[in-house]
Amino acid sequence: MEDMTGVIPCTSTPYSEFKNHIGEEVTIKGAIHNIRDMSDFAFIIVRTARELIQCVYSPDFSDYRLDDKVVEQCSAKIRGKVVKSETRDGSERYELQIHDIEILSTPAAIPPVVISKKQINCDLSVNLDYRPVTLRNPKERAIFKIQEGIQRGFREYLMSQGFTEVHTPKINYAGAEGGTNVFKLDYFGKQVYLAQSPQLYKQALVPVYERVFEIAPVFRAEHHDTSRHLNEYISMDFEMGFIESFTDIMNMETGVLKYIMELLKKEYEPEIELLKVDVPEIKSIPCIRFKDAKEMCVKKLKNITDMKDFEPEEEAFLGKWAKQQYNSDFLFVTHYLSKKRPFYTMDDPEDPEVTLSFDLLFRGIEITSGGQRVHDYNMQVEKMKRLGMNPDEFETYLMLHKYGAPPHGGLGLGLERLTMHLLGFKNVRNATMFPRDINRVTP
Ligand code: AMO
Repeated sequence: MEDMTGVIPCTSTPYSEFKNHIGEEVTIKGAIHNIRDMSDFAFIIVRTARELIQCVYSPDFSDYRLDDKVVEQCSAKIRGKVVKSETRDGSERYELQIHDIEILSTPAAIPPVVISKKQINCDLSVNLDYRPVTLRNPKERAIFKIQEGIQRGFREYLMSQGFTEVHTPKINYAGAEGGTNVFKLDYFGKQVYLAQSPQLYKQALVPVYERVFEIAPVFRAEHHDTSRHLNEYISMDFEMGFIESFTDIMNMETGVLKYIMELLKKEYEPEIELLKVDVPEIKSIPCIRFKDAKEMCVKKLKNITDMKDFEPEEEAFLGKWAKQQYNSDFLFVTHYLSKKRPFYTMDDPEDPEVTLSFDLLFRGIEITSGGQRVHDYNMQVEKMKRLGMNPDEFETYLMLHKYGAPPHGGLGLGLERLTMHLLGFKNVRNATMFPRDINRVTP
């Protein structure tokens, strides 16, 4: 065996390089995505990591003869000459005149769903049943390339702002977000919980690193089958110390989102074009207090009964209002009622009925919750007792307060929710690679 050098020679020419090889022979590796037999010649579309490359087979180009081993979904190494051609709209493109095909692997069966069409034409549930196959469709895979861009933007921007990336445990001694949607787990005879969020730990890391972020799965035992709830989703969280106000967190999120949208436009153009993504322009994001937003909803919408929180139709209305009023796809709603926010949320000293917290709505749906946290030990213990919690059960969480923590706050942003609304899907499962919901744990 040779010594490992860490250098892997490129044995497949990417399509983006074709323009430098016109008239030359190159080799590509990929999956045969689609074969269109035109009797005396054939178009063979090859799917590489991010591209579809049009290859043309004709007996005129070489002595190679196409046989029935060349089928859709087989992996192949193809040699051929790069030629320039034109698309129907007159723009330039390149194709490969096939000299030779070497089959690297052969599928055992024909895919149960047609994946070589422009898009997958079946019910979402069938699409999800065959996810390892349906994800090969260029539009399906583009969704998750965009999702990669979102995570990348979140990470890159926060790193540029002095944040440290962390990973916190997903097997927890307590649920951080309360409610009934916590998964219980038998941990060698002891009851533990799957993390609903990294809340208990990200706060503990503020006195360590000052600014931290995490992109990781979290778990919610959602008992209902809704179009926007998953049982496992990717939470993009950050937490920052020495804030002057909870609006510092909203400002940081505005910076994060601006950066993400710019990055998508710059580096994810093929996917944006394929999916016809309407990437929002963000200059600044307007804010409205919960109380004012609620008043407006009550005035404009009928049958509003819950005065403590928003129904989905109220969020949708507020989304439209922000668009009309401010031409903004985003809207911060602030000062949610103390009763409705978790135990770690800081109450507003000017009005303890409300909190120094916010949600961010994107095109009329919540994608983020965040706010300032209680950092004083006595205040936190007091608040827990007031809410009927036993502070002893949170002894390790309270160490952060007990041994000194600066004023701090942060947020959690649901990756699938953001992707869903960016791409205009009605169901969050469209924006989830392998969704977990009340009826689904496979594939
Ligand atoms: P919250 O519980 O509001 O706050 O969650 C934050 C964001 O996570 C997303 N989200 C979900 N996405 C898909 N399926 C679900 N079941 C689901 N539940 C929540 C939403 C939501 O806005 N610890 C706080 C955040 C913080 O204050 O830092 C928290 O988890 O996009």
